[in-house]
Amino acid sequence: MTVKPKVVLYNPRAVFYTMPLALIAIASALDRERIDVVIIDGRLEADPIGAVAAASRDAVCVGITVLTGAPIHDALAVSRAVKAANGSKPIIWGGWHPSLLASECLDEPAVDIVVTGQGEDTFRHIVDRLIAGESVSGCESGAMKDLNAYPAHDYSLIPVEKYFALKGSRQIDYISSQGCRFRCAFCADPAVFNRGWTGLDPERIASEIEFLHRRYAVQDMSFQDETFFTHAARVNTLADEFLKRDLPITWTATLRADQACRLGESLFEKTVRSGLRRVMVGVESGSQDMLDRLHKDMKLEQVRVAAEMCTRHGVGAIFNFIVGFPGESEQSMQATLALAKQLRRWNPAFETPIFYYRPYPGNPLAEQAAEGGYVFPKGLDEWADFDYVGGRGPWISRDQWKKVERFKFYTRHAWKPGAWRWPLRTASQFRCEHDWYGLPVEKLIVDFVRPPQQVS
Ligand code: B12
Ligand code: SF4
Repeated sequence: MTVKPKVVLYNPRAVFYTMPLALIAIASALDRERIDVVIIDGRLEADPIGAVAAASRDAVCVGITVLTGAPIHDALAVSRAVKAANGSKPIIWGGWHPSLLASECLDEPAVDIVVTGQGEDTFRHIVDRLIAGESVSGCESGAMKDLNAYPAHDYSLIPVEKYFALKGSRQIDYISSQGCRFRCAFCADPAVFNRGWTGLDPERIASEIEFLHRRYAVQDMSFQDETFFTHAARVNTLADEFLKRDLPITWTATLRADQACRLGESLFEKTVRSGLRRVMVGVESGSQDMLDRLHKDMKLEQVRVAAEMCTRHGVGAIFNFIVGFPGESEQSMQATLALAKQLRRWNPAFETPIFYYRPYPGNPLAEQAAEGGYVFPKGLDEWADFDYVGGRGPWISRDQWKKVERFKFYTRHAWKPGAWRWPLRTASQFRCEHDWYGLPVEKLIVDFVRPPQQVS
């Protein structure tokens, strides 16, 4: 019996249990008749380094997907351990951080090859060359290719049941498109995909989802697309396909507020009948001036319309906000807090997380920050220490940060349902109505009883 060449792929530890779709994508595009693939997810392993070291001993190469920030730590530790054990084992990095800072990644001795942008074709060419013992030079990433040209993602490459157990629901993650046509000045996407977009045909999405439902008894789908509602006609056909197949599945996706307006009431209603239960809307700011500066190409009025549509049709929504942009005025920050509060008050099924701006490389706002004296991390070890989840940038004072943290606490509790919560709810509502967040005794008590979770 001939042993097939083996490829090992690694997903670094991260927050949450979203399925490692990037690795499933590049693995599914390999010729699996000829090549074995092992996916190792740091989040599922007690000893990720040991697991990769053991699996990669007889592998052709190790591929790692890398997000900016903490995942770099893990990616570096695994890469360095594999290199220390076998200096000639090719280590290939791909994904968002290498796509933004390729040459810095290549400066790391433990990284041999970096793939930027879409990875399916490039990775397949590299693996084929390595198996043939040929040089990989010339395997450059080409133009963005139509996703319909690739085979369906093979979820049997991962232990799907383990993810369900960790998520606490039979929810599958699915990606139906790549890229984004918009140009938000703070976002990594325009730099990586050059404002290109490609999406799977709706009939194909529906039949893949029907298959996944039958195979894994999936009850809920989380579309991980950057902007799921990009083409109304595609959304329309997809909703029709879901309805035709009568799939007992709910789903969630990202929605821009302007797209909600363009979708219109009746199509939105149809998506809800087809299972849409929650949307995630990047509002970013409650100040129109700031939205314009961010090139968000969206009006605050559209946020109100989107919120009303969700309320009318019983769809939950997460409206994401960011504060602490370079040069952001107190007034602009206040406008953001006011809008977040208004949305919570309108509909307790709305969540309004507020993040602090931290610049990613490769976009206009980050360039402006650098021109203003902001110093970016240098080298992978510094980037690994950059805390994107818990940290704040230098453009927000400690007092402002304290206020925002208290505001987040009180707006969360002021409209939280639950009979036994009434004392905290009443106190929080009083504070929110009067915009008074001083002496936060309730927060101190709750934080003492249930300390805020540390993100590792
Ligand atoms: C799921 C997800 C997560 C998951 C990651 C789960 C995991 N697998 O570990 C979680 C929830 C942990 C997460 C966290 C965050 N995320 Co996130 N996330 C996503 C999301 C929505 C989907 C990723 C995905 O699976 N895509 C589908 C796959 C198929 O596409 P892909 O990843 O681009 O992979 C392709 C190529 O990049 C390439 N490729 C990728 N990896 C590899 C590896 C090799 C070897 C090769 C050859 C090629 C290759 O080939 C693939 C196929 O073409 C993306 C947006 C998006 N739609 O991509 C944001 C995104 C990646 N996240 C982003 C951000 C900002 C964050 C957060 C900072 C958000 C926050 N404020 O909390 C955090 C913190 C990350 C951290 N530093 O810890 C940014 C990118 C930031 C960056 N520079 O890394 C994105 C692009 C969203 C955005 N537009 O802002 N995220
Ligand atoms: S923030 Fe969203 S809409 Fe804006 S460019 Fe990025 S992915 Fe596109």
